[in-house]
Amino acid sequence: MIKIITLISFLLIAQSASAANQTIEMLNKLGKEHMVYSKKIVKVNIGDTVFWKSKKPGHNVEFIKGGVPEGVGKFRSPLSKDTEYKFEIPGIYAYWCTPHKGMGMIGFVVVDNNKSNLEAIKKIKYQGKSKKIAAELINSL
Ligand SMILES: [Cu+2]
Repeated sequence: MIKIITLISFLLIAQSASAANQTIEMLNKLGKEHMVYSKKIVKVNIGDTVFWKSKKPGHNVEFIKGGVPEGVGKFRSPLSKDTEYKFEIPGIYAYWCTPHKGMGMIGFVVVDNNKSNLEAIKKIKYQGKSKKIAAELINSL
């Protein structure tokens, strides 16, 4: 009986860790990094929403061309505003902050743990410091 309860609680914890909306802060500084999203990779399930909070002015979220699954439209939020996106199509979404992409302000959302568009993600022309950071992120997907 105890074993079953333990198993069930493990399953519930695993479930809540993967199936939930996520909140990411858009920051000017985090530790030694400048111009950065508070979480560079988040994993969500289909139907989950990611919220990006504008903690400091001048940031946004822009899906990178060729960096989203097929069928996903363009997305570019206004600067200095909280924004959100509900993820309905599985795959990897690469995005960056329009003014700071050259400074490495980049992030990934993985929906449904689906990496079917990984090759396309690798082929993106990342700019400036985003290049190195994207390579690290791709390795950790
Ligand atoms: Cu920015």
